[in-house]
Amino acid sequence: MPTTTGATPTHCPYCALQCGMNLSPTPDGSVGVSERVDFPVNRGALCGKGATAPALLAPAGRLTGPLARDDAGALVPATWEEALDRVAARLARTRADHGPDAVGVFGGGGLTNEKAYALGKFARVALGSSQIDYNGRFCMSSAAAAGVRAFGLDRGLPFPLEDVSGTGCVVLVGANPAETMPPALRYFDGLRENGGTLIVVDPRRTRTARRADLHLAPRPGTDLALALGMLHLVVAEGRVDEEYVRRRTSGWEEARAAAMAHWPEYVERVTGVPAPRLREAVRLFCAPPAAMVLTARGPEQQAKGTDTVSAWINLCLATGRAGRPLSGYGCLTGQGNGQGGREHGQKADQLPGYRSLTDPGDRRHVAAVWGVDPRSLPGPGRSAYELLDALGTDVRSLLVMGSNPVVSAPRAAHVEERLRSVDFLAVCDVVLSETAAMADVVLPVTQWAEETGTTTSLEGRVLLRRRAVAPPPGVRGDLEVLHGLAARLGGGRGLEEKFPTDPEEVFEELRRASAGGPADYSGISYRRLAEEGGVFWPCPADVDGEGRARPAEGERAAGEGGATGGEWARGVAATTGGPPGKGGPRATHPGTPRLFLERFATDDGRARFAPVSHRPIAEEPDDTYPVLLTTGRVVSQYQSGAQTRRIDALNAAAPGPFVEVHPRLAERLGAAEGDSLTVVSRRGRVVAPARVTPGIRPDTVFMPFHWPGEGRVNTVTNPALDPTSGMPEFKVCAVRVEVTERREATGRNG
Ligand SMILES: Nc1nc2c(c(=O)[nH]1)N[C@H]1C(S)=C(S)[C@@H](COP(=O)(O)OP(=O)(O)OC[C@H]3O[C@@H](n4cnc5c(=O)[nH]c(N)nc54)[C@H](O)[C@@H]3O)O[C@H]1N2
Ligand SMILES: Nc1nc2c(c(=O)[nH]1)N[C@H]1C(S)=C(S)[C@@H](COP(=O)(O)OP(=O)(O)OC[C@H]3O[C@@H](n4cnc5c(=O)[nH]c(N)nc54)[C@H](O)[C@@H]3O)O[C@H]1N2
Ligand code: SF4
Ligand SMILES: [Mo]
Repeated sequence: MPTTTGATPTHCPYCALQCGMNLSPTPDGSVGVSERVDFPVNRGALCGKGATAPALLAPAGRLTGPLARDDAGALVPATWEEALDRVAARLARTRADHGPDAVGVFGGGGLTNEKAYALGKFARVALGSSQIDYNGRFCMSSAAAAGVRAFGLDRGLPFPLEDVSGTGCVVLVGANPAETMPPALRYFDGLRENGGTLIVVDPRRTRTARRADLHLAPRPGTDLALALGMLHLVVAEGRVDEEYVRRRTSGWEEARAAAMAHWPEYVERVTGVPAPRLREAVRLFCAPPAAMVLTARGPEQQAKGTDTVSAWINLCLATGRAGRPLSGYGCLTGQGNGQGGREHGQKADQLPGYRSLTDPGDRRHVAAVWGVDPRSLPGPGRSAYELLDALGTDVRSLLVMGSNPVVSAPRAAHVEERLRSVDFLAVCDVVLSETAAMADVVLPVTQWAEETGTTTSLEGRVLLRRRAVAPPPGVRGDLEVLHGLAARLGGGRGLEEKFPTDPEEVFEELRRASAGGPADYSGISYRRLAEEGGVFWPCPADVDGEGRARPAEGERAAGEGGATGGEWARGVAATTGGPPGKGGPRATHPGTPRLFLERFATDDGRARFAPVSHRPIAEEPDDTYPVLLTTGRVVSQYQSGAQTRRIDALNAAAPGPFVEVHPRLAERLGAAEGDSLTVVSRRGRVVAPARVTPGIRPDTVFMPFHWPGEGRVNTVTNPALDPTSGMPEFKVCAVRVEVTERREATGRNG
């Protein structure tokens, strides 16, 4: 839908904010980006990554044709026929020799809903393998698990971001939107302008923390104790909302008893946050009528991330701050389609519509849409790190689509070694990422502005990303790749018909597969998305005059596994979705910006407390590894850097890795600004220059994870996994820091 100026309204390729932007051709043949003020979330504002995103479309530096390894082991150009033949033949051979579960698939949260859906279906139907997972496991999986545990449903934010400006107090836990989602800062600034308060919990005094009314800087990996300490004080100070707890929750007694063991003095010892600051946080959080807790990767990327998020949810529930206007718990999802990417079946245990691979009714529903026998669907597979760790042993061949685990997986040198040990590796990517460079066959694909598809933003808002430019010749879409592989794997039986290449056709199938499921998209269409600019799920197709969903055909029978999202969603529109349209027997469901206002998505409609207790980090420091390492992001690079490291303006702003060190630790190490430091853990060592700053705890160093090579921080990170979510402990491990070279010696200056 180009505008009168020839600009195409679309969305950013990068993070989950999915900022709206207009793209238009420029006279010099490149693509220009301009403000798209009609999209309410960013109203035209973009961060440096979004503003420079058109540079991704230039052919320079990207893959423009398939590559295949020759007999000498070099990656050389191949035709599409050769490349697809080779991939299909090798995957089929692995399957024949070792069984379907020896073929693995690794997806990404940057893939559109259509691609994520098709990839999950490809693994289960075309390959018959259970071994699929994706990089979202490394992202928000702990928050998702805790959300399901408490609310019966995981939608990162159960309310639009605009609500942040209207509430009374926000506790932002381990989130640094000033670097990771800059246009979202206006909601936090709005909060304070409206008289609300912002509490930031982060071991570093980040750009975000500097905007806060209160900054708590716990020792990394101790958020669980911190949240329980706050809950202890809520109880001790008589601040529990008893009436709400009675009416809307279950499990309070056990959770309360567990929290009461976390005395403020104990919490101070564990976290390093002084008890008076903890009391101050409780006072601010409980003062106004409405408040929110928002978490991001800080508390989530821990081997106890799920319990940690549960503890923050417990705090919200005990104080009556969930499922009420302007109150609630939310997770700031990260990747462009981090939300939709976890709903439509590329996760090891999941079927589309957020259905479960272990539920008989869910299996029947999806199998019917796919036209297969439910018994043919495999069971759940391994979580992302376990899958990578099984390469070369149980899993012999791997297809990667939309991830660069050589840089982004924990204990990355080991992962690299596992990737080297497989019989066959195929990677679909836009650029020759570090992972693609290891592949036997590389398939070059189209990207965001070159193709149409939908994403679901961190708010749960489903969006249409439109094709704005033609792709370079020689590249194909991911959907075409899956179609081509299915044709070959089907051996003339027409398997490719199950893998259409038109994204709208895939979306139409996704709608049916999701109908009646927790993430119900059945009332959403490309036409609606184009007209309305976005629709919040759940959005069931068939609603009565009251805006309540009718049971969809094929929806599982009552009594099978308790309340489905669909049954629950039937009550949604009338209560939270706004006006359901003009009465009559059928109406259009308006979508659901706000969840849980009347009831939670659990069997009994009540939110569930989780009785959690603090436990130590997976690797406590000792004499050999006395310092804590934490990791994260900088504003000008994205993830593994595969995309942003190709863009001059971003490289100029963020040229390489660094180690943030407190002046006291620097003094103890004898290190000065710019000195080359070696950071050593039980898994390896990395080298990067020191950045000395008082804005970090003296017992902790910080490194961003965007670079490969000797500064690749994931060489040292700990793959200890959360038992519920499978999340690795990216945010804390024990290291030793040594001065490699003085700055004068390295010749570095400034
Ligand atoms: N510029 C940029 N923006 C991005 C991305 C990017 O790579 N670059 N990636 C996108 C994606 S996929 C994601 S997931 C989001 C991530 O967005 P964020 O979660 O905001 O990013 P991080 O920097 O990983 O972590 C946030 C903060 O957690 C703090 N932290 C570290 N350890 C702990 C701890 O133990 N407890 C607490 N409370 N805090 C801790 C770090 O100091 C850091 O400031 O960003 C998205 N946006
Ligand atoms: N130490 C440490 N490690 C971390 C984190 C951390 O905080 N600390 N954070 C973790 C988190 S939250 C995340 S989300 C992961 C992300 O880690 P990765 O999964 O490595 O993320 P990206 O770098 O975004 O990789 C996406 C790849 O897909 C390609 N791509 C983009 N669009 C498409 C497409 O449409 N199709 C195909 N086929 N390819 C495409 C890109 O070019 C890129 O190579 O990293 C995790 N790793
Ligand atoms: S904040 Fe995220 S979505 Fe918005 S422009 Fe930056 S990277 Fe793109
Ligand atoms: Mo992420």
